Amino acid sequence: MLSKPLTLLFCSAPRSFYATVPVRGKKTCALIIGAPGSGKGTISNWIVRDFGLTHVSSGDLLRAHMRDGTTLGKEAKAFIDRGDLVPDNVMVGLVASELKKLGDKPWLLDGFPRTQPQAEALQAETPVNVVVNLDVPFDTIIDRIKDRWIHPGSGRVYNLIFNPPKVAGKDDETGEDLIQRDDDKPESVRNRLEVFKANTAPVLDFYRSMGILKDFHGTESKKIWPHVEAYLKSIM
Ligand code: G5P
Ligand code: MG
Repeated sequence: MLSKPLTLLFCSAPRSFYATVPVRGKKTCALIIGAPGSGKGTISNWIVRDFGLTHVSSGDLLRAHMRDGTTLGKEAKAFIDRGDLVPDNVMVGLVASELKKLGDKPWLLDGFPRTQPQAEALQAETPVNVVVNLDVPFDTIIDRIKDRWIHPGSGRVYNLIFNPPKVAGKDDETGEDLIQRDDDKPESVRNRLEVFKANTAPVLDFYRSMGILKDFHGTESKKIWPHVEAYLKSIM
């Protein structure tokens, strides 16, 4: 799986071919981009609740494969635990098959694309028309990630300070145990932030040049959210 060339999964298209903006009256194909821990999962939950999009998180897909012990999951685990990116060809194949399952349903993609080749492969296959970029300072992120707990079955995210579970250590909806992610160890988090800085700038430029990217700056998800909500209402 890891050695399959990217071009076998998606063919590429010239930049001039790519569609830009129009969203109203069309299927919404949205992205949420941001550094690890910037609140993509948190704000995605509010977007899907209020705008009827289906949430597709590349990290949740990978964690499901790791839990199920699939070949892809076993191969991806080493990259994820170190805080490195899983190879592009694996990610493109994984996300493409997930989006195919959604048919005509509008979606919100969280955590993909993270590299220029991933962005180009996605745009050639299913043009994105909305991009929300969360710009949260790294110091804020490092501070909040140590308190994160997740429900592995659903991907629901908690934080001991920001949104603690009703019962300590248990998921609010199922009562099942919460866990901490292996890649939330301080050394992995630092590497994930470096990897993000190195790889994602070209992805932001790619969407900015198409005129479909909107930046949201801040340190608190609850303060960023009203701006995201107003923006999405204005274009959808
Ligand atoms: P993931 O799973 O995509 P990351 O690293 O992009 O992981 P992560 O860690 O899931 O992103 P997030 O979704 O941006 O973070 O943030 P979140 O979970 O909502 O919030 C973080 C914490 O802060 C939570 O505890 C939340 O409750 C809390 N919080 C939120 N807002 C606030 C606030 O205002 N205040 C406070 N105090 N707390 C708050 O990817 C994992 C790995 O998979 C691989 C890579 O190895 C990656 O490292 N991967 C890919 N590899 C290659 N290409 C791709 N496209 C890949 N996608 C995944
Ligand atoms: Mg997340």
